[in-house]
Amino acid sequence: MSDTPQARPNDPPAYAPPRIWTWQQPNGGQFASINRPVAGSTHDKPLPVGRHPLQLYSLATPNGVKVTVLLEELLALGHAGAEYDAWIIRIQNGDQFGSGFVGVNPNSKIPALMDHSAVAAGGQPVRVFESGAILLYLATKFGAFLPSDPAARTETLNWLFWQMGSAPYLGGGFGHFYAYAPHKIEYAIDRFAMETKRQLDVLDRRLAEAPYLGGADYSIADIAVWPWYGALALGQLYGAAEFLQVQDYTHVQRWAQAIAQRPAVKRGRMVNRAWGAPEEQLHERHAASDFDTQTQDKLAAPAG
Ligand SMILES: N[C@@H](CCC(=O)N[C@@H](CS)C(=O)NCC(=O)O)C(=O)O
Repeated sequence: MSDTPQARPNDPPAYAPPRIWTWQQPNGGQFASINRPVAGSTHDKPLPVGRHPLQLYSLATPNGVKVTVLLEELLALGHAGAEYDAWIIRIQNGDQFGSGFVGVNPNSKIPALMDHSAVAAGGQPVRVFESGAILLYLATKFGAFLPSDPAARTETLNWLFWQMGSAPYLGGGFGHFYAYAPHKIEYAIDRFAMETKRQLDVLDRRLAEAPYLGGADYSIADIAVWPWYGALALGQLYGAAEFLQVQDYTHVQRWAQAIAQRPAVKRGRMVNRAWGAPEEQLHERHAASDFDTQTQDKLAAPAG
């Protein structure tokens, strides 16, 4: 038997990587205009600061939605200190490379949070980046959606960090090659479809034994996982529901549908959203009343 991999009928023309990689732009991919091989800011642009201690700079992608859902859940629980200003960062326009944003997140990715709570007492604002770090920061600050019992807390953190490690295979792997790449590459789609289905099965088996990922209670683990795997199960991600046969993951289906019904989740999904139905787009959020008065359908309606 030969060790040489066999070409498959759908393989693209062979590509031999050069000795040294160089940046050839554009590469034709959906995100070609924002992908760069270097970090740092490209332009000077301070970030706006509103009147609440919590300032969120984000967009309603799955990673952004995690944070707005948690903030809306905290407010629904009565934590008035979770009031926040949410500013839109349009990543397709390169806002994440502005100097102000890079100051909050040197990794140039949404979501990013500044907590100015300590400033009034002479302290420094706190920057928080990486959605998992933001969820943990807010859950700890308000003492909610993260159990205090050590075993339940550990199980919740297991699933929170599972999401951080797993979703790049779903988004950057499966979603990229199935929905966004300029060419359909069978090898890549096969590899990441297999991994995505395995991950759905991991979740399905966990949700067969407990109502929520952390156990008995809804927590930041569910809030982190739902915008990716819940959306996928509900047919809202990459148009891939049939391809991946998501209806077969019955426990994930039950969990995804229950979370989708939560009023705070419905609100959180609207914040910093700049696509889809106008009534579901709240580009910026500065007060709870904005959901009633500032969505795109309301702003576009003629006065009178
Ligand atoms: N691990 C990060 C991932 C954040 C992330 O990938 N954000 C994307 C949008 S979902 C982004 O800002 N992309 C802009 C870019 O890559 O330039 C997190 O969980 O916060």
